[in-house]
Amino acid sequence: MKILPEIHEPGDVRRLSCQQCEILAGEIRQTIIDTVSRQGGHLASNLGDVELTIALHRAFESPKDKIIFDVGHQIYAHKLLTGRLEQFSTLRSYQGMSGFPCRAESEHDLFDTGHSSTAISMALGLARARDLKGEDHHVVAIVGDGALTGGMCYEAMNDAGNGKSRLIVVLNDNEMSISKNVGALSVHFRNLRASASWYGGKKRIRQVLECVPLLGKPIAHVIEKAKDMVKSVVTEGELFEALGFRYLGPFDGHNIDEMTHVFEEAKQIADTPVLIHMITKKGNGYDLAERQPEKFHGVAPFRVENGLRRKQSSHESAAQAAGKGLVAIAAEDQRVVAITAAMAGGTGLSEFETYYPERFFDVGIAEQHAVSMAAGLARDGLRPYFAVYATFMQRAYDQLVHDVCLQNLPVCILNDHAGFVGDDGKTHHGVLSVPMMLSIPNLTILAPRDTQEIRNCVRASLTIEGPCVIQYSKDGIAPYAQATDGKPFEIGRWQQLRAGGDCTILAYGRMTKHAMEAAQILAKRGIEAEVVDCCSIKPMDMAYLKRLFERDAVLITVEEGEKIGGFGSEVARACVDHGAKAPAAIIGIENRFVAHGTVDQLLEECGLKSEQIAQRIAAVLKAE
Ligand SMILES: Cc1ncc(C[n+]2csc(CCOP(=O)(O)OP(=O)(O)O)c2C)c(N)n1
Repeated sequence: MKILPEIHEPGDVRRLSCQQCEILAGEIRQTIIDTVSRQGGHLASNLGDVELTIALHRAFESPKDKIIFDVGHQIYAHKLLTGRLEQFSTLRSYQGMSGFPCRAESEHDLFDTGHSSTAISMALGLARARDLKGEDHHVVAIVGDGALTGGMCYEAMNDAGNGKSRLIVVLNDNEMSISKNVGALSVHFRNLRASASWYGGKKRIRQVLECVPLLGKPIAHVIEKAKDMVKSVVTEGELFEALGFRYLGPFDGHNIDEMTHVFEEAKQIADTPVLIHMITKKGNGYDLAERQPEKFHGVAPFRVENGLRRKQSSHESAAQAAGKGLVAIAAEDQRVVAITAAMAGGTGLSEFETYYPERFFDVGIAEQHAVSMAAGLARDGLRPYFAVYATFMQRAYDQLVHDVCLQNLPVCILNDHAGFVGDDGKTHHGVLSVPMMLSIPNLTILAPRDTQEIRNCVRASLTIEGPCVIQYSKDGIAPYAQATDGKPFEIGRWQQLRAGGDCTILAYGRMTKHAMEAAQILAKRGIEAEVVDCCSIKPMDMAYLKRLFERDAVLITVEEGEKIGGFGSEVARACVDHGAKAPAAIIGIENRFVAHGTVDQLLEECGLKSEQIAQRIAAVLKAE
């Protein structure tokens, strides 16, 4: 009989023997492989922490004890152990289970997360709340070695160590971020891992002692305690010790019994925060993922037997187009340098890294640092390009304002995954970029409609002597339209893609295509809509707008972004400033967080599909 279906809450895990837990780990691993191969998701990270998660739920009593996974992409085993097996088959699908921690799903998920390096801060807050309220539970944060390249972790540890807060941090060290982990700390962790032979010795001593009747176990425990103390004093854990943490480890992150033991010990330490170093293998148990953990970090549906995607995508992604555009200008201009925050592959920079390794910088999961470092590079004459997902760029807002735009430095942000990203959901959609950035002085904002325009924008960005953001959605859109006036792309100029006298649709990025399709639908109903590609969101093409004002055009703005403070609001402001008629409709995302699903489903939910746009426009015109 299978064990996993009998696990309805973590208490059921605590009732299992160690041997049953090993069997349970196998069942969980198989469930994850089967489900992710159908639904897509974060495979390698989730295969790596199965035993660790079981051990956590054996030693701690969630939800009384608080367990927080950093980022949250490695939470599948936790979901399966907290009564969510039945819904697991709906992972990442529309109205199904989230691929990340989700408060609405379970009392065992404390925060909805998806961004890195926040767990220790949150855990410290929970620990302080506990202490102030006189409660007595444990708080545990599980943080990957990749996430530990994010500066917030050290802000939190510095604070926790100083306050001597009772808190447990588990370092899940698999030597990998999405790709190989980078930075001086990754070397430090390697040295710590090398000392793991100590752990093997300790294990052998315990096995021998446990065979001694009656006295064996207590002696083994005492020896271990002594060794732990010696170890934490004399070994390389001193980085954490300096931050006020007691360091324990490293331990085998696939040995459930051993880990449970270690967690039980850590629970006894009340006078100082503890960091427990676990060594795990990313992709553990699925050979292909073990061998290529980067490829299997986040996957689209694939065939288990060979790891190949079920649906091959033939067209170029937006990130690839931007990466290629960058390689092209780097060949001509030595000043061009590229920066990634641990996402070279995802943001299309792999080719740049291969061709220009000396002009390529992977800074780790450190977006804030990336932007300020780019300021330094630009201040001394270089042309830095920071390729980043729009959602993670949110983190570097002040660095963009203060270190880049205030200095008017020519730093270019390649703002990838703008708009809806689909199945990663609410923590990952890039729908706040335009509202977030529109108000920053000196900043040029471009939102190209297709892969050709992305290349054009990258090339044109070299002519801007100030900061610039080029944003594009996750999918690549093949070139599909030309400016009707035949003029090439130019910053500050909008392009008319379709003429029409009944109304004017102003759109940018992916929505330009939807606007074109909506215009075709409207044409069948006898409504002729002009479609304008407003790629240059800032500066807007005031000459074009004024021509529209003069002929009293009925304006409709369409954006795949938050409406408050967005492009439509900005057009409306221009109308007020010029005494022109306000837009008849501002179509965009109402002020809320949108969950996961396919991009199509999410666009539909928000009324942004071509047919819906056409319908809305027809209704607006009727009411005029
Ligand atoms: C602020 C931020 N930047 C980038 C990412 C993208 N990202 C998701 S997981 C990950 C790697 C995390 O590595 P690690 O913490 O070691 O976990 P592992 O997947 O190796 O278990 C990255 C870079 C993110 N989630 N948040």
